[in-house]
Amino acid sequence: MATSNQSGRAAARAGANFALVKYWGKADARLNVPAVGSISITLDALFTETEVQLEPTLRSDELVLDGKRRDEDIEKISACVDLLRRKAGVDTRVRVTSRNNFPTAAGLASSASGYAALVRAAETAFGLTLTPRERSIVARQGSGSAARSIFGGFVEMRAGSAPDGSDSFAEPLLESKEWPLEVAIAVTAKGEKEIGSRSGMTRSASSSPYYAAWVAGQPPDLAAARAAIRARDFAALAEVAEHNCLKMHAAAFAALPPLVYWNGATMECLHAVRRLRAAGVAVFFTIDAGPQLKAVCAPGALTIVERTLRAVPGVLELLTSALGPGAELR
Ligand code: 2P0
Repeated sequence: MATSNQSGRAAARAGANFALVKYWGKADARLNVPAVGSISITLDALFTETEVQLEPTLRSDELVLDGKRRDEDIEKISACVDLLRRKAGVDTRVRVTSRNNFPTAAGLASSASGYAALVRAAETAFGLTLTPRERSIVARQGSGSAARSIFGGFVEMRAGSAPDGSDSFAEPLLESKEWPLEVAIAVTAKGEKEIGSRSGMTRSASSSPYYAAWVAGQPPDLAAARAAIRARDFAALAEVAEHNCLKMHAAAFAALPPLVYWNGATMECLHAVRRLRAAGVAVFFTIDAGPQLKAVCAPGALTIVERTLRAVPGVLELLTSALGPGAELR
């Protein structure tokens, strides 16, 4: 239901998230329903801040991201905002002003935090009050991973099976303070990646001989990760998360043309993390559709992991983060 928001303006912040059990592939491209469920952690130090202002005089929506007009992104943004306009029963255009405090579109989940912050702010600007589940469903239609950034801590995205996508949403599994893992992110390249997740997924699904096996393997990985998170069993989570990440990349490597998101430093970081764990440090890696390596650390392990990854040749920057909250108004 729409209630009045006199100013027609709202601002929100949402954290990036990384999947430990990955989303890779779509069941329905139009509704952006994923082919597989996923499990992620939401971060507090990498976030998007977004302001939405209703602009009755505008004929189309506008986006300014990190100080630059981004007309190339407006079609996707408008399609997502349309879902909220429809709920509010209005047709007013919006000006969206957004800022990422980390590199955009380089495999650091900027679309996740971006669409989660957009939905949270736009909802309020339109005078709507959605449930967290409704927010997650709207955010999913902007970007699949954004459905997860609505929530903080450990989050599970359910692929769902309803033809209208109404059961395809994320839910919280565990709050950050219940298992305060930390993350070190080795940035090994800056700038936007060559192949976005969306076309990478399509190409994997249509051409990778390993794609069907990837999809079939997801339910047991989700069950194992869910159980490991509930039990706070770091070794079990490390095993399933690394296996799942490598399976996703194996499916991508085997696409035609191949999808190779890694560079040499990504691989060196992977080996460094494996050596640390063999030496007794509670850390595991995950890598998304980009060359950055994320090292997930049990409490107490971050300092040595950070120092080790910083020393890997090709690591340009090292970011660290605790787990954080879901999308919030500011
Ligand atoms: C994930 N990724 O689970 C996986 C792993 C990338 C690799 O979710 O097409 O940008 O907008 O729904 O959300 C990236 O996918 O894709 C992603 P769309 P999105 O984090």
